[in-house]
Amino acid sequence: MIIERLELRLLRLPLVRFFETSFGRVYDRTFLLVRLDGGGVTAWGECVADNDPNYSSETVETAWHVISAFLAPLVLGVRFGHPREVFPALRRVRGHHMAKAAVEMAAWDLFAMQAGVPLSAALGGTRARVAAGVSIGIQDSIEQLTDRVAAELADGYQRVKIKVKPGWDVAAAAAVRRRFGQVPLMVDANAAYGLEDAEHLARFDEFGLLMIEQPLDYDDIADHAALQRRLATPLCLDESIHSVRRGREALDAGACRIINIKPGRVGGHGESIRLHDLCASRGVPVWHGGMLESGIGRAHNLHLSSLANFSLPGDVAASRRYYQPDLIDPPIDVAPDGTIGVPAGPGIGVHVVAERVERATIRQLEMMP
Ligand code: OSB
Ligand code: MG
Repeated sequence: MIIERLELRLLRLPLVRFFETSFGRVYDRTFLLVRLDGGGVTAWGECVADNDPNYSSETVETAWHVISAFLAPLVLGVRFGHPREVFPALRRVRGHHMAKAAVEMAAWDLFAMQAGVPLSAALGGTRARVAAGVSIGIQDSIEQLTDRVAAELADGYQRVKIKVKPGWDVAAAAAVRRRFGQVPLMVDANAAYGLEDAEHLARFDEFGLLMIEQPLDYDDIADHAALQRRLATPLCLDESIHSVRRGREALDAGACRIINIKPGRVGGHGESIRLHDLCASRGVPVWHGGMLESGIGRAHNLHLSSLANFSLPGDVAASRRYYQPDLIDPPIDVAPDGTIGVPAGPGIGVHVVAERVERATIRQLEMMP
């Protein structure tokens, strides 16, 4: 496989509904697309870095700089026997996993397109449909929150995650339990608490949550291990697991019992498979996180979610919760049983609508060997 051309695009799309986390509220999403061409086929990757360095230190502009100045020259015109070779080939660039993942994931799509097989088959996936959950942001009132939960459950989603922060936490979980009983429920704090809040966080134990996601600092392991010893509810790490090595360290330390895998955070599909396999070997379940992706990133996530140890519902929901229209046609949809079909065509298996991409593009760059 030879990457003959790399195209980078900066896009912005309005969100169907605002999304609020402990960082604040957003009404639109700015992201990058990477298009690769080679051997007569076209492939796509989506960079999940955001406009602001809140969830991660990377931004769309750091990713643009790193891809165009450093990563593209390391892949253009290079012959790769397999997309697993791409992440190691980028080793001289430290960090910048979201930038690397966008290129690496596009290379997997290119490989699968050239082989004429679905990306899931190239990745080693074993299921045709994946269990879908939803991530519900902080709302203006508890009533608006429970109304959103009702609407999502009516669409079939198999588990509900609510975003929490100090001042919007125990009462929100209690309200969901009051109205919906024992629905599969979890909370995600996006690092909004400290170990000094351990007693407060232990109040979540009474709700029988599936897990508490990333309550403490974004790069912390040790405090999560201390917190896990004080909680009955399993902890799940998201932000802290920025590499396979960090995943191993977290499991060794007892910092979590579940891991959220986002390929953008760990450097792409190859590293995600390694993390998935590590967790499987330790009997630790994983689930696929979401980053408000367009249909392109969403399709990648579905293919990766088809691997066996993604045994918990992921933040992989229908296109219409995010963008209308999505960049792909037809959009990704959820079935009444709360599952989403993994696209069956070659590569990511979705049709990218060129004029929608064009309309949303703010800036673009074409690079050749
Ligand atoms: O922490 O999982 C997170 C969105 C952006 C950044 C971080 C997170 C999220 C979500 C949304 O929870 C998941 C989704 O629906 O895509
Ligand atoms: Mg999270």
